[in-house]
Amino acid sequence: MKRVYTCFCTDVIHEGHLNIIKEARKYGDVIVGVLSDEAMVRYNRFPVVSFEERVQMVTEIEGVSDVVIQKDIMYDQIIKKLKPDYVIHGDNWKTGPMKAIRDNVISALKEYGGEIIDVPYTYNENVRRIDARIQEKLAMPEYRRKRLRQLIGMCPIVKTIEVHSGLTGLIAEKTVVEHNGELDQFDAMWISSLCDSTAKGKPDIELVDMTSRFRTIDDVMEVTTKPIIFDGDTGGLTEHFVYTVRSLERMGVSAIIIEDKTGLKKNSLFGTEVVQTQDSIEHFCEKITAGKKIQLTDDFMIIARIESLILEQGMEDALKRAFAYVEAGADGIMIHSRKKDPAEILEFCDLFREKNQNTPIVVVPSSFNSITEAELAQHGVNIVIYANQLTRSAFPAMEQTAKDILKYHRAQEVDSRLMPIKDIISLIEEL
Ligand code: SPV
Ligand code: MG
Repeated sequence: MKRVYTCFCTDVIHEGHLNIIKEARKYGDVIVGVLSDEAMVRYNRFPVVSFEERVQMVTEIEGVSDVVIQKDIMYDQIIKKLKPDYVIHGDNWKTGPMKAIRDNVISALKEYGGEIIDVPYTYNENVRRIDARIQEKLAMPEYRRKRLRQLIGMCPIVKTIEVHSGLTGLIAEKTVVEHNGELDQFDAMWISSLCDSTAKGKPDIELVDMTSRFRTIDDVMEVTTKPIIFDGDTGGLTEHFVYTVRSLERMGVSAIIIEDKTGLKKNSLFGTEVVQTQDSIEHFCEKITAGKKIQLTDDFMIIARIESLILEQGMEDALKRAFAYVEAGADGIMIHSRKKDPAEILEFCDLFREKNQNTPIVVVPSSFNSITEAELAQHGVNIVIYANQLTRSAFPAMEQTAKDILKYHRAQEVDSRLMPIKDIISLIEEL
């Protein structure tokens, strides 16, 4: 009997999957791989049911001979192990980022003469509705809120990109790239105070009020499912901070990061060029503890951001504060630097990890941008935030277009750089 392999990356079995099994049975015994949680995340299918339940679901399908775990979105390892005569899949993987997976299957099968079978992908109203419902579920506060903690447990490093509108939210949600045979995408979103303020033409000094910041979160949430980390600046007065925590938690935000500064906050990337005052350890700890006391779920995270390196207070001060903030209840530590060289950040991470192996570490490599995600992960970093790059890429592009239209007194010269009209009008899907 020949052996046919297929892999499911789904929380729900629908007629499309059953059709694949039906087709597969024509060729031999059917072995189904269930994609692990870690691999599902890489595939933009965050699991809403547990791995065990997904295995159970597949085991119960009539005609399935065996169920195995597939730990990677690429099939080469599992194909090497199982040596199936055929691999069967919907033909939707012939184009787009999924083509990289199909290419990987083809080269693995080539080793021993296995064959690929592409069956027409089932795409009807019923299947579309099931897919849409899963996406909508992921957008709900109770699913979205806990997703950051889940990701920290699943990913070597949680890749986070700045968003400040529905449109940038869509970029964070949907951008998938294939590079060197790997698929990748962002895991989470950062609502930066700098970029949220800049988008409104305002300075980053806690001038844009919470109501407006929440409006930005709402715009992003309307069109995305990925978890949100909110830049809470100093957190304001402790008496106000507790209300902020409650509101964010209710909305389904996963974490707030507050920095240990007091008085008029300026952006950290100014460093010591402007007057900035660091809060006392005692006072900042009180704020953290008050926030932790008020939250209602175990999912929401309060992450304490240490400004000691920015304000040139030294490594010892940074570490002392980190341990104190964890003691006060912080669920994570963000360490910031504006040096080009990542050395002080790595030193902090190594020294912190000597004493604390579990508390998540967050970094924002805007200045020390040569460091890779893998290197950061090796030093114990759990979350990397690309805090302002979308804003910084959009602004010069828009400014150049404005200049060129003024220069040529028409828009023809800029047109080749622009998104085609037909693409922009179909960029946003209608319900
Ligand atoms: C932000 O993005 O607003 C931040 C990070 O707080 S930084 O600008 O580097 O201070
Ligand atoms: Mg900020």
